[in-house]
Amino acid sequence: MQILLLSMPDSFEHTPTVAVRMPNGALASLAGNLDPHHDVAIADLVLAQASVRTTVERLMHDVAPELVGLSVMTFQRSTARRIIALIRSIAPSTRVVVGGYDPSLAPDVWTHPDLGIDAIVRGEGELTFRELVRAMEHGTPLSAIPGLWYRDGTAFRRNPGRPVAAVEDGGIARPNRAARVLSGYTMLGRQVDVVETSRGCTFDCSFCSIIEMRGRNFFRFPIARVIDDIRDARDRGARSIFLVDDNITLDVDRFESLCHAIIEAGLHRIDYLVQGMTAPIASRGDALAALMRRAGFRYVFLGIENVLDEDLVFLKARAKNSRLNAAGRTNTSLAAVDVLHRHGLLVVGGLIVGSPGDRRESVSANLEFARRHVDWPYIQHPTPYPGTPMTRDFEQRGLVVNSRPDEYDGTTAVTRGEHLEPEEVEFMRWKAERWMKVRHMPTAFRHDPWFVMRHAPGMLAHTFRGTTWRSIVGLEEDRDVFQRYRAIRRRERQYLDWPDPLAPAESASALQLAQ
Ligand code: B12
Ligand code: SF4
Repeated sequence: MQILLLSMPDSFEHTPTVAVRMPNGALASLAGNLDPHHDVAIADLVLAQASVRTTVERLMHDVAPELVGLSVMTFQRSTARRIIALIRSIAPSTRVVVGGYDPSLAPDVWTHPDLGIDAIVRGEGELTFRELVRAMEHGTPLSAIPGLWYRDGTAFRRNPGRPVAAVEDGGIARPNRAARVLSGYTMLGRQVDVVETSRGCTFDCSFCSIIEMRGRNFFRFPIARVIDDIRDARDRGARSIFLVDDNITLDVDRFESLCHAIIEAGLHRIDYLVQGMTAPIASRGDALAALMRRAGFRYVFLGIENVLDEDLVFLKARAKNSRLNAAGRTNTSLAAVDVLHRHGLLVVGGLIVGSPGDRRESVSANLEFARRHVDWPYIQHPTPYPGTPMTRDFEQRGLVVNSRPDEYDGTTAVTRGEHLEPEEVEFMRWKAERWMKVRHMPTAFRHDPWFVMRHAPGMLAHTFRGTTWRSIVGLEEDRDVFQRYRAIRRRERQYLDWPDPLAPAESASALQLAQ
């Protein structure tokens, strides 16, 4: 069967495509687990952000897919609907499947008959998708496939969920990167790839989708498999690798074994990025940080979430960010940052500001922490993603003030607090963050001078969207620049001039664009 797999072009404020374009790990994993006689093409549309429509049209022509699969996050809903409508207009009989976090956790929004979706894969996709393709190929019933919702005439059938795969036993084959048909993946000029070493998490932070997606569990891929996977990525040109595990630091002993295995396999000249919790990094101290450095780790995304205890309690993220000692619980953020810095590692600081009880001072304290201690700010606002405990809480308390999922991109404040309006929190974050990003440029320059030299204007232009000469010389207020920046962000979200079948007003304006 000819199969086309697409990830959406919508990108994130803190990973602008001028500098960061990563492959979607899910699609290569799906492709690697299909029966080998299928012809699969993977297109990460973030690589074609400026030409989404023509790229999809070309792929539909070249691949002539009988089945198209789309991977979708919540803020990418509208783009996905437009792409599906475009696909349907080109090839009405092509079957369309959606998967990923949004279809898994908000499946009902994907069953509308006007959308033309044939099936929804919920949760982990490899086995469900393989069985779906087999059933389509042989014309066997879809009713026996766990994890699948599917169209049956005018109704949508809802099969029971599928238990998570125990990846230790080799049931999930390695990703198929050869199926990718677009090029241009980059992390500051170095070709980048993604590798999974484990799946799942046993914590239950209130803002995180992982628990609803897969329950509280943790499965490790065998280290030999991970090393083969890294080698495969390296042999295909990757010089930078993001370990996309949900929480690799749940088992620090194993993480250390992985670092040793990377060094022994001679794969330590790759730049690694990883995300982790502050408590284990602080507790293991110099020994772990030194080992990570030797293994090639460069950026560590720290889930600091918040430096204030009351906010950590709200986010249910206190346990992973503190350690117990005689004086009670101490926040481990600073200790983790310090130990990483001592060993030359760079910190991407994941913080969340704008919880319901936040006052101006609490937001400022977090921004100040980021300014002083992190190398690249990754600051977000609480966002009500489907199925999280935080979303239920916000909804019950009537705190969600923006119900446009396209703006659930993490850096748009969409919930109200008791003391601060969302726009005010967003303004504070935006104003502080731009200068933190500028400060990282010399570090980036020392590592990748040619890239930074060539792309610094583009990077600065992105960071300072909305700034004009008038604002630079002080003839305009920061608030004016902020409003202009927000208007630019709204325009950027229109990734293709094709109407959204579920948004008549939006569709009309998109059609005008097309004419
Ligand atoms: C790594 C990661 C990133 C990386 C992405 C790197 C990359 N290009 O892959 C970075 C750091 C850049 C990133 C950024 C963002 N992320 Co992120 N990210 C993750 C993380 C940690 C792991 C995702 C992953 O790769 N898993 C491994 C793959 C193999 O698994 P998977 O994606 O789940 O795919 C499986 C199934 O979902 C399914 N599936 C997926 N797609 C499809 C498609 C089809 C057709 C089928 C059949 C099945 C299927 O099958 C796959 C295999 O089992 C998750 C989860 C977490 N614990 O936080 C969040 C997560 C996915 N991110 C999220 C968000 C919101 C974002 C951001 C908007 C903001 C942010 N929080 O950072 C940005 C936007 C990114 C963008 N497009 O520009 C949310 C999504 C929530 C939602 N409902 O939409 C998550 C769940 C975190 C959370 N807040 O709970 N992210
Ligand atoms: S520790 Fe990380 S992966 Fe685990 S629940 Fe919290 S945010 Fe999600």
